[in-house]
Amino acid sequence: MPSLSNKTGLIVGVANKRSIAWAIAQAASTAGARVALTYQGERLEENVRELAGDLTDPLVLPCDVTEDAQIARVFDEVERSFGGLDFVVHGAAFAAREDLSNPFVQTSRDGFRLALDVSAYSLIALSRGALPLMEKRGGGSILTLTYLGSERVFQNYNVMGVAKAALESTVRYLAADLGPKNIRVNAISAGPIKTLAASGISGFSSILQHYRDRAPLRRTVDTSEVADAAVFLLSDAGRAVTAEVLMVDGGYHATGM
Ligand code: NAD
Ligand code: 0WE
Repeated sequence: MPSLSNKTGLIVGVANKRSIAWAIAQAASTAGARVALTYQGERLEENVRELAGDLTDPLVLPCDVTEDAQIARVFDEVERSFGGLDFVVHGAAFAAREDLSNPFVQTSRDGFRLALDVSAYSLIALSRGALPLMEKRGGGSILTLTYLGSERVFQNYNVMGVAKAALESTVRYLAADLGPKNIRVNAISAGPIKTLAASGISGFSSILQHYRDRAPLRRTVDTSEVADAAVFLLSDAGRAVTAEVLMVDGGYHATGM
């Protein structure tokens, strides 16, 4: 595995042990990084503090990505504790439940605003916060998580598909803006995984089965496989890769009929 020794990172989007962001936190820590984890609201604080116990010298902070004041505090605390920052992992996404079940044409203005605020705009806000801390280190790596529903229609993915399209475009614009500062910006497009964000999605098991039947590797992916790809993009092994959406989906995206 590529090394992240002497690197510090911020990881947003850990809810529980099944979270993709948690697998990335573990892999990054194993690769030698010191990480800060954030949790969304007190409801998740205990969970995330308990998980963080597995890591070496972690920092745990609240961060609702819709709140500018909380984002500002995170970077203040990270600067105080770490001095600078080498990477950020963005794994926050949310749409109102009804927007993942109603017909797409019924998406409300508020539902659209919420999904794009949490799932796409937040990457810009976090990147801006990280910028001065990454400049101190002579560069950095920013990574987000996306899904193929940005380009293809998956039943019920709806406004999240629109949010992921905005997120992937945001990756390219940020990469162009921050590249001259040696800050890379990429996304991993993961295949479906049964996490909290997938629970309660009706028919999720049949989505998983569809991937098992159709993907070139004839299986689904797990969070540790996404995390290994993430460590590559966060590390110096990925130093020439930016503005990229790396598919980690067993090849499903390439299939036609
Ligand atoms: P998860 O539920 O563990 O993670 C989603 C996270 O988003 C949670 O930690 C939640 O607290 C956070 N979040 C939601 N609203 C927030 C807010 N306002 N402020 C801060 N955090 C907020 O599920 P996951 O599957 O690990 O999802 C992580 C990322 O991976 C998401 O972007 C998701 O779209 C993406 N993804 C998931 C899959 C999948 O099938 N599970 C596939 C491809 C991409
Ligand atoms: O990005 C996602 C899901 C993100 C998500 C999940 C929820 C469930 C609970 C965002 N908002 C909410 N809001 C809730 O109230 N994925 C990539 C997982 C996913 O979700 C799907 C998928 C896949 C894959 C929904 C429909 C079809 C496929």
